[in-house]
Amino acid sequence: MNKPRLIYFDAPVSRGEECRLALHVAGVDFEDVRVSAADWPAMKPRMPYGAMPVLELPGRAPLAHSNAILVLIGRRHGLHPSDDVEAARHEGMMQHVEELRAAVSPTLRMADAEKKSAREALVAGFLPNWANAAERNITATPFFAGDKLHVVDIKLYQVVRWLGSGKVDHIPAEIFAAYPRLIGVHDAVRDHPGVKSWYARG
Ligand SMILES: N[C@@H](CCC(=O)N[C@@H](CS)C(=O)NCC(=O)O)C(=O)O
Repeated sequence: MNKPRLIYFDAPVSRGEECRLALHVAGVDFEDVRVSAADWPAMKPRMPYGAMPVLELPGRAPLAHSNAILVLIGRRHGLHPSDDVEAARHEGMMQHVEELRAAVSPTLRMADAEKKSAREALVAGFLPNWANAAERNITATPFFAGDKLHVVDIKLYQVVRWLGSGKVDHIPAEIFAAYPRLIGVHDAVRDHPGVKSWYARG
C-alpha cells in the first residue's frame, strides 16, 4: 500500500462519504475501497472496532471512528482549527451529529409500523431539539466558523442532506427548514468547488 485507503460500504452516504469528501476536498490521492453488503460479515472482525469507515495510512495501524478520521484529515490539511479551544468547539458539533445518528439509526432496522411511530416521535421531539442546539452553536455564516470550510461542515452537510432529502420515510423534507444557519452550512458545502468536483466525477 503506498497511498491512504478509505474503507466503507459502496454507498454515497453517512460516515464513509463524509470521510471520502474530506479526503477529496483536502486534495489527498486515496484509494476508495468499496465494500459490498455480502463481503462485510467476513471483514467485520478484522476492523479495529468492528465497523466502518476505516482509514489505512501506509505503514500505520488502521484508524476507525469517523470523527477521529475527520479530525486527522482536517489537522493535516488545514480543514480543522489549529487553536485547540476552537478545535474542541468543532469536535463538540461533530459529536452532536453522531448523537443524531445514534437516535435515528435504530429506526433503520425497524419494521414499518414501529418505524413510523419511532420516526414520528423523533420529528415531534428529538429532531427539533437537535436542530435548535445545532443552530445555536453555528455562530457564523456561511460555514460553521465563517468563510472557510472545515471537516465539521462536511459532517453537518451529510446529515442535513440525508434527513432533508424527503427520501427518509416519515421524516419530512422540510425538517430543518426553520434553521437558516444549518441550511446555510448545507448549501455552502454543497456549492463548495471541492465538493462539486467530487459529485461531478464520472
Ligand atoms: N462511531 C463509529 C460508528 C461506525 C458505524 O456504526 N458504522 C456503520 C456504518 S455508518 C457500520 O459499520 N455498520 C455495520 C456494522 O456495524 O456491522 C464512527 O463514527 O465511525
